[in-house]
Amino acid sequence: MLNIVIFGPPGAGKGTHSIRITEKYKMMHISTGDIFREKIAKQTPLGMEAKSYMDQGQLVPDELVVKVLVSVVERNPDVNGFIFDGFPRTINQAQKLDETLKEKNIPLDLVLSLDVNKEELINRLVKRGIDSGRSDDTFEVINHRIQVYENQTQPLLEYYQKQNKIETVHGIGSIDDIFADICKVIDKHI
Ligand code: B4P
Repeated sequence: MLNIVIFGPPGAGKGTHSIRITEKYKMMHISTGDIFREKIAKQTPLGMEAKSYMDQGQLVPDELVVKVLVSVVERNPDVNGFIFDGFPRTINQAQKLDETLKEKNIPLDLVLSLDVNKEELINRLVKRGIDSGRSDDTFEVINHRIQVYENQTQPLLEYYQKQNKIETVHGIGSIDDIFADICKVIDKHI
């Protein structure tokens, strides 16, 4: 069993590569962004609350995100490892994840950090916004999301460096080449 956090700014390729990792290593993919988008599509109260933050490029409050995350982990005790995509995004979320995993005797083996510069992030997300119509992929909101990442999420790099868990992969280039680099890192931990 291998448990991985895939880490990076908005548009770094977390979702893109998580899907491939899940297929190749038969792990369970937990994307907090996808979970909220599903709840928004179903118009649940939690989805509607999350939407009011997401549309502005703000983080959804920790208590909502942690509740959702813990419930998915608890409902899936027999999986062959988790890939946490887009979670944690704050130090508080990281502490809650550590506590939850410790309680269940699940190790967090690796934090895979995708390194992509700001110009490339903006280009990718603007393009996705045009293709998909995702309401948080507009130029203004993207810039705000990147700022929120720098202020609230980037400090997690130091948090996980202290735990000696970070491995960085250069995230620009073809998706196949980046995925090959990711697999080399994961294979070292199996
Ligand atoms: P997410 O759904 O996590 O969205 P994201 O950060 O934009 O990353 P995503 O995984 O979708 O994109 P990817 O990099 O794969 O979060 C959305 C919002 O939900 C947040 O802003 C927040 O409001 C809320 N939220 C989620 N989790 C939360 C949490 N834990 N706490 C609080 N709030 C939370 O890809 C982006 C684009 O790049 C794609 O179009 C892809 O095709 C393209 N791409 C990928 N790799 C490429 C490459 N190598 N070359 C060219 N294009 C590439």
